[in-house]
Amino acid sequence: MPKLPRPKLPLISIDNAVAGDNKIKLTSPTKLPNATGFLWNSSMVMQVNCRGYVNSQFMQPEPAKYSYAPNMEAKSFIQPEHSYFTHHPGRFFYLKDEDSGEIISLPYEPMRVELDKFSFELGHSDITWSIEHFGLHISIKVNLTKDDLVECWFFSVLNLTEKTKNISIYPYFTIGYMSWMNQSASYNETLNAIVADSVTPYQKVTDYFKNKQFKDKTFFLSDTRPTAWHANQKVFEGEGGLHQPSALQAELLENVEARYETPVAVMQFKQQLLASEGKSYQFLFGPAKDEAEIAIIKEKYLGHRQRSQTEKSYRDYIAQSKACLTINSDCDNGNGTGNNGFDDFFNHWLPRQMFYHGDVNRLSTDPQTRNYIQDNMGMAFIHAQQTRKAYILAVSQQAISGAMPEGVLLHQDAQLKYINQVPHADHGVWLPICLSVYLNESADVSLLSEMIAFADSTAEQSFASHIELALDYLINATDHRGLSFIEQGDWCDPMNMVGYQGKGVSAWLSLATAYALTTWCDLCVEYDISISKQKYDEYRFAAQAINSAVNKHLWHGQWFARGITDDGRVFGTNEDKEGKIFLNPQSWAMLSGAANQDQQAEMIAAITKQLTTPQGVMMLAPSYTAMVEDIGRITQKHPGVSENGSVYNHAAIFYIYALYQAGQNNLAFDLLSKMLPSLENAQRTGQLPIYVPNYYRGAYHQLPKQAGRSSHLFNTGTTSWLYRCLVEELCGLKGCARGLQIMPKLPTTLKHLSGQRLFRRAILNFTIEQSSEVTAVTILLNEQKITGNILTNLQAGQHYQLQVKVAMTAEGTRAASHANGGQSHD
Ligand code: CEZ
Repeated sequence: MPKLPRPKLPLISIDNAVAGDNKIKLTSPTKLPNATGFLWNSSMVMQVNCRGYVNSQFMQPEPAKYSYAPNMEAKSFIQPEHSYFTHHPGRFFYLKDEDSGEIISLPYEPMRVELDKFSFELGHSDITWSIEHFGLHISIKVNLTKDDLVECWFFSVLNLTEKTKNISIYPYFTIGYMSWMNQSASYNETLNAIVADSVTPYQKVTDYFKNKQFKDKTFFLSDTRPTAWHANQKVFEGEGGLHQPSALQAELLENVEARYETPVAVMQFKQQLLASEGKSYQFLFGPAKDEAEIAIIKEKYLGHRQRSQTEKSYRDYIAQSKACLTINSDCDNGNGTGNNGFDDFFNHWLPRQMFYHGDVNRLSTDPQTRNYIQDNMGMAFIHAQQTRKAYILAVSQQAISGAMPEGVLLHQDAQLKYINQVPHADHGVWLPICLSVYLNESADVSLLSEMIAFADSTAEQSFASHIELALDYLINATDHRGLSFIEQGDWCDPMNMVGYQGKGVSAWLSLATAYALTTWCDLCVEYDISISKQKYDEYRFAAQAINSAVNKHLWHGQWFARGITDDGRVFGTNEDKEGKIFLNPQSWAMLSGAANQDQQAEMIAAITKQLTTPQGVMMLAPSYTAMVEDIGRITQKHPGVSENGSVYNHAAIFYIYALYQAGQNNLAFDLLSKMLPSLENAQRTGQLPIYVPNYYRGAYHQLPKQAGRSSHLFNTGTTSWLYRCLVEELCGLKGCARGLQIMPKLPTTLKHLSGQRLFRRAILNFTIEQSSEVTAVTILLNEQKITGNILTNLQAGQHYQLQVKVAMTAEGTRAASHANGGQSHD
């Protein structure tokens, strides 16, 4: 077969062909071999790799597998830098040209044959491959359903030639090593499915009763009767290996079952295709409790009508991720960041990722309290009602002592697991900090007077009192110097040995406590929340006292240290060989007011010199290369990975947010742009621009070769803060008690920005422009000049035209538009 001429397609591109559903396309399975997309619903998530590997799990209610790795998988969370290997779970299609005997596998693995054309396409609610080879056009598509536990696959093949073709298609779906107690698989004629059966391993009698409801079967169901089938992984593979499975040498698969052998789902469809003829197949794959459940799924999702309905309802579900802002910047035109796709990322992909975090809580049943509160801060930009519910749930699990729980239990049987069994000292700071976004978006002060009980007391207290109890608890959890005890960690989970003996303190947590206190006082003033004068004064005083204590004990020359260990050793200073400078204390000293202007300038200079990389700012430097026993497990992580000095985006976005508060608009935008995945940086990060990852490899000076690589982990607290920076800071369209405050913080390079802001159900079409004609923000609302910078009396359902002019942002770091300082002049 002569190869078709290769059209010159860009490696990565954005396809706008379908309005509202831009796709990101990748045209090679080898250039970014780890590139993935992800789909989810309320009960399952799948991460789909461009080569066909899939990492998936569902909730029952704890995370469980239905497509396993070949060995016994220990239950764990989704890991950073997930790695793929030959027998990694996947959904593959072997394709045999029966006329020539040649075999390939699609979309690429396991045979790795170079294909004439390859395109991996990530839509908002589906993932597809469009492939050409053997004179055939093949399209493979997967989507999920809104609520059920099933992957819906669609495979179509079209003969592009003038000749009749004889082919065999063999979907190969990994079931893998299900259980050491019991596993098997066979073809079920009635269901037209391969059904694998297992018993989740357990030993305690009590688990028997719990596990009874488990979905221990995995099914692979087809709309077309197969010519033959295979359910035995080892036999299928034979001596040929996955690269050349022995079972494919025969004309027909031998209908082999698995009996306490590793199951697999393979079907063979022998098909003749006349010139230009096409054929399509529908497959369903997922976990089930029993055959009856599989039959229901079959009924519900198999068939043309069912398929289009499912696609639509799943599309509608994902479309709920629409957030409160759409922008149209000049960044696409190459004059700003040069980030082709800047608008697409902010308008679609980031809200989609934020919705995933807020709506399904990263598919955990006991999200860490700090994650739960921050993820739901993002929800305030999408469905503020959900934020309200989440915050009420979080405080209902607070102890009467004021201590917030390690994790919020979302299910009656849920238990605190993994990291949530370790005591962290920071959970109380997040609520007041994140609550401000909820109030800014909704102005719903009624939340503050909701009466809510406690985990250990039925006595109800107002939401506001819950916050104050959390703050009182934090104020009391301080040492003789007035610094916050760190216990076995703060925001930084693996910093577990600084204070495990009960004495070590955290600079970051002290500053975060000061910031939480100040934020609460500011909210009380702004939203007229009733607080006793005495409490208010006490909180203001406590915040100042903490700031001074941090300055007294932890300011070391040019920046703030990270803490003091149980033995009284100050760390995170120039005296250290590794871990000299940490980002978080600097960012939060800017937020809490601990750092004065001179200190800020020094800190920023030190960060720029020691922490900045082409992919953003690292969390600390130099990365630790050996265990430090009075710091902990963070120092045992690989240098440049996760908290040990990666560009940990959650920490980087705190810094960016702090820079915006300090009016450092140019620097903030520069770092924000570095963080964004883009077409331009995809080859460096190895990731497609559809989510912000939790980190990029750091240790930039120590391990430059790996620096910048994405973790490919889309679970990250970065999302809501990044969106907050976009809405409240860059666009400066921030809610306040009286209405919408206008205070854009454009960088010098971004002269113009337009878009639409949904605010308390009013719709504002806006333009923001830097202009040499003005020295402060000037505003026209429906062509009427507004005095001051707050839009009051916006009506729900009304459309407005908003024209904003801001003074030119100087090349230097401080921005002219900030000079207005957000003051309102009514
Ligand atoms: O998890 C995150 C946590 O979910 O690490 C952040 C923390 O603020 C988030 O709440 C910073 O420590 O070693 C560990 O335990 C790690 O800390 C991970 O669990 C970490 C990973 O990035 C996984 O998402």
